[in-house]
Amino acid sequence: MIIDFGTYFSNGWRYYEASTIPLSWSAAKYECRRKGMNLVSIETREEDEFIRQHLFVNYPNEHFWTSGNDVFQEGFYYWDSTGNAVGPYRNWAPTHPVASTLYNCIVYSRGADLRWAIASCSDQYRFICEQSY
Ligand SMILES: [Ca+2]
Repeated sequence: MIIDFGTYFSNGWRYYEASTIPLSWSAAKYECRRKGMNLVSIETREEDEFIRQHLFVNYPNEHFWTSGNDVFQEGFYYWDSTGNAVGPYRNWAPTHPVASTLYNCIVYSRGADLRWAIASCSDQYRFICEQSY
């Protein structure tokens, strides 16, 4: 599969790539791994704001997958790429996270100032890979 990662951006301690095509959450995770990267996890306010600022400037009207999900236990959100629970820093959109086994994966939400929202993991959205250490 050929994917054009049209954007490279760095906050000085890590680099990220934003895809320009949409994939399901699982396919996005695989695609990041294939590149030697991970689907992004967001651990601090600084990291979140850095990424959101980049998205606001370049892609304000797109959802972007993160690695966050509650696939294995409803209501328990963790970052797939680190295995750590989501928090203590969180940036949920209003009314999120939605409590439903149909919606298990976290996106940067185009409809909510790019705060975090829950979507169906099989939906196809753009995604952010981050350099792994
Ligand atoms: Ca859920």
